[in-house]
Amino acid sequence: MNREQLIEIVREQMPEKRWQHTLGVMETSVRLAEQYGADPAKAELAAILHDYCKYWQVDEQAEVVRESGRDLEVLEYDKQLWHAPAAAWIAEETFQIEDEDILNAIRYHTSGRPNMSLLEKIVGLADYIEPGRDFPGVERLRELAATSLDEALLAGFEGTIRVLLDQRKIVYPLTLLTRNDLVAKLNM
Ligand code: DGI
Ligand code: FE
Ligand code: FE
Repeated sequence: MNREQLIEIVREQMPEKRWQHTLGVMETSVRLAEQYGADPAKAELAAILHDYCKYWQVDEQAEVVRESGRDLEVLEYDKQLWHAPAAAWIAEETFQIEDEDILNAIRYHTSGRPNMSLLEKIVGLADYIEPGRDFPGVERLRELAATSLDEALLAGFEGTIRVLLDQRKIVYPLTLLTRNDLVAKLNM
């Protein structure tokens, strides 16, 4: 399967608006990869697939995560987190992607994790700042992204955590560990 065929299949999984978001994440991931010295082709492939399962029924997302036999603890937390490990499993099983870095960039694009690779950071940050995003603070993230991947990603996760706290929601522990890891490294 070539790039164009994959893109068509991904596009069919989601409404047009979410597809436009995916295009934005692809474009931004490639740009950040060029800027920070990652492989643009890997960044684009992870971006193409990152939200593959976003519009599936949540029970289907959960089923895919269970089938994968990993990341099972995520099912005890917010449903919005499930599409990321689900998409990583589809990427591996359905699309035969074997590159662990690409799979992890998909798997951890929502939650993050401590010790994120360059590629994981790029896709996670691109998801926050792609051109279609319009939330309070996104301009600040775009500015930070021009000079520091880690500062921008930290600000992104802190914004997400803040919103969850304000809504009295449970925060996925991995997201907190990711935030703490970035703070510790930026303070070294
Ligand atoms: O899929 P997208 O909308 O493009 O972006 P995403 O994968 O980052 O979105 C997932 C949503 O999950 C995000 O808007 C916030 C929500 N969420 C709920 N609980 C948590 C969480 N996100 C993180 N990082 N951690 C949580 O505990
Ligand atoms: Fe997502
Ligand atoms: Fe996304």
